[in-house]
Amino acid sequence: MAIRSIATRPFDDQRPGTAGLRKKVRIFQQPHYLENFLQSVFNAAGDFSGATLVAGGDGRYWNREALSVLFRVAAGNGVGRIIVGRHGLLSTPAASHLIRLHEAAGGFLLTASHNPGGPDGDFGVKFDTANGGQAPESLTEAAWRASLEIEAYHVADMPEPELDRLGLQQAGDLQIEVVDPVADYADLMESLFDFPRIRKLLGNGRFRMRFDGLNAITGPYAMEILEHRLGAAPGTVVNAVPLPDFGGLHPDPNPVDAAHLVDWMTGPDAGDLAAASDGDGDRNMIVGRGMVVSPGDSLAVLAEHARRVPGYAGGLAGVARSMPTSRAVDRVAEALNIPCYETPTGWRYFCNLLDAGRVDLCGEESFGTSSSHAREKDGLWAVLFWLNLVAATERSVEELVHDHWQRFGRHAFARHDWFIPDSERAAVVMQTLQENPGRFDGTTLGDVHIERADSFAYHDPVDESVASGQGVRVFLADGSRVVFRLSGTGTQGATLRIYLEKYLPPDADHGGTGPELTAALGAFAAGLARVSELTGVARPAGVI
Ligand code: G16
Repeated sequence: MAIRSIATRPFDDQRPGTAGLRKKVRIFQQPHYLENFLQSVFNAAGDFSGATLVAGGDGRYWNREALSVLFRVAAGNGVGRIIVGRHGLLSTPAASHLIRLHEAAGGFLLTASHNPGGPDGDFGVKFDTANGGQAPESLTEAAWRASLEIEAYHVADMPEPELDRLGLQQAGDLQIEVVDPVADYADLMESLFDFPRIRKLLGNGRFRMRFDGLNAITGPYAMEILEHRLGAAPGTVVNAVPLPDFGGLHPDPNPVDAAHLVDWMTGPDAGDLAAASDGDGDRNMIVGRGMVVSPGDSLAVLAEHARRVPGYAGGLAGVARSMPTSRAVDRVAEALNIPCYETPTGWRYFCNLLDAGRVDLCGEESFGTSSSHAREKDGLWAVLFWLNLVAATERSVEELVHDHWQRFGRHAFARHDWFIPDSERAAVVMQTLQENPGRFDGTTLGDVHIERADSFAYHDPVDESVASGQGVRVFLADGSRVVFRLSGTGTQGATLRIYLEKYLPPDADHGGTGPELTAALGAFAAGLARVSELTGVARPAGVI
């Protein structure tokens, strides 16, 4: 197999964000662009001669073409074997599991996650390491530095692999193993949850659920697990076929982009549980009758009842949440007498804690939850966890949440996303906040009293690395909290995220949605950060 070195020039925009490199499809389609980035990862990650990698994508537009480039560059860098999902498909959690199952050296995931797809949409590349988790910041930064110095990439001349045929095939010196993308993952789920009990719930003729695959990767997984293995009624899984443009749906499971599910669950014909996942299958949204479960509450309820689920019957070593995620789980951890870690946004920050056995359950406000069974967040896993809890406790989704509020109080939560076309202006807002946030300590603005404010820095207790400047936290005297940070997953302009959390004690009135209960806090936060004054943008583009 001939290997050629192709001369190239650096692109200056290949710094990975919160989760890999995400750009418009057309940027990725520029000659040499993807090859440069992949080669930069290989240059930064060390020697892969003879190594096994896992590869796959969420099926979005350009998936196959990008995989073909990946095979050639991987073979050009001496990779010995690639395990790939049939049709080039793999969900992010399933890929994480395959890396661990096969003890692979890592994996490449072709996805822009919850970002829209199609020729005018987004594309992305995530790189996982041998633990099945996303590359740590040290590696993504090294890949970025390598991308600025690259002079050549290496490609193998090889025949195009047949991705629609299961089994082993040889493409030049590269061995390719095409696997069923669903089977191993479904087996893993069956080992964690009480399938017989869930089967009884789903088959009792009364419990009605809907899972929306949003025409993204989770359709085939949900079909196999929910309808085939658990006997859910045919039609429970909707929009189940992965399409290159997601059939025009926005593959982001949140109350705005998946409003049709919320409408069903708040209408006269509401079912018992509705859920959705995102483009690559790592996010989840859980909707009970008349109620969207906020991700922070979901994490807290799962932690509270984890012992009722076979895979967690021995209890949790600890829990972790990303910094902007509501502190509901902190109260549960305290009651369980287990540690609770606060990490920066980005699933990769949980991985050291998971590897070290310090935590078993993690969650993020961005509709991500998962456990030590993988090193990525896992959408269907969360749905199965909820089903298992409903089956084991004989309480509905909304009853479980209300019970939780009555015991621990409610952390009402919402996120205001300010889209700021000029990213430099967005940076000014953050810089202004970050310059000595302690100046807000003890001040009173209107009827809001600020106890203290800081710029969040994370000291990883496992490898002792430090990640600073991860957002500004403002703690209020009534137990509420506001957090400011810039999104790291967008592909144009900048999105300033303002996270709002209002604490209502156990005996308070818990009625209202998160956005309703935090609206006044949102106005206060925008004023504190002088968002409109500094950016010219009048209001948030989205409230979630
Ligand atoms: C990615 C990361 C998550 C993170 C989220 C939010 O999610 O994997 O850990 O919480 O981005 O990112 P941001 O607030 O920076 O936009 P995904 O599902 O897009 O991979």
